[in-house]
Amino acid sequence: MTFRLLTCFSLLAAALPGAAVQGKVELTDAKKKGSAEGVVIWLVPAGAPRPPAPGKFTLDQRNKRFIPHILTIPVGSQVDFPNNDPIFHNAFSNFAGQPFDTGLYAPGTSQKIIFRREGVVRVFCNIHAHMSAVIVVVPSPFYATSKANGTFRLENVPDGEYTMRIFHERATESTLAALDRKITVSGDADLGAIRISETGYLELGHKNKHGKDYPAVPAESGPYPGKK
Ligand SMILES: [Cu+2]
Repeated sequence: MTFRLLTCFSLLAAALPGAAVQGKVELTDAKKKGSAEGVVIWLVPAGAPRPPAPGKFTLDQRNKRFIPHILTIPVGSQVDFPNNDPIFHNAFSNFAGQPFDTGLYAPGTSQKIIFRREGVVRVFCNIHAHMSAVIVVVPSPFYATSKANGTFRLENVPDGEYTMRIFHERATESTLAALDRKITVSGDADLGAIRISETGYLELGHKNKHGKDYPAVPAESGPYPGKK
């Protein structure tokens, strides 16, 4: 009987949701006025936490865009890149986060990549210079992305000590590093306003996967655009 009670109690405890942690990001010196959408906030548990459970995510290719533009995933997760356009696409990254290249692939097909390292992966298409996305690979299941008004909310965060970390596409690495903050979660919490400066950010162009400039007109006619 005691055993049963204990079992019931521990099941109940496991089912109890953790706290909601919310806040609001405010962009200062903003290059693009009006929207604070797409800032990623995550909490890394103190100590030596177990790695988060990996998941399956989708970065859609549609209307010559990657959707969503900012995707956050726990480390070890798989991202599918379905091509939902009537033309060929590619997805690659040659930045430090995790280099990869899906190769060129046909309309209606998909490619998948598993991201095994924590970091920021900037994703491009080798045919269309304007296509870009960012995959933020985090070592934690506790993350959220800000809405256009800057608000964010992390759900089911267990009580404990965390480091809060932030990624914003138009902030420098040193600006973001300075925003790291230790927090203690003990029930629902409001972190208040988090101001992120875009000062010093330079929007750099990028090369194609061969390190060359993109051609002025994408070669997207014919069955194998981009290939001779
Ligand atoms: Cu493309």
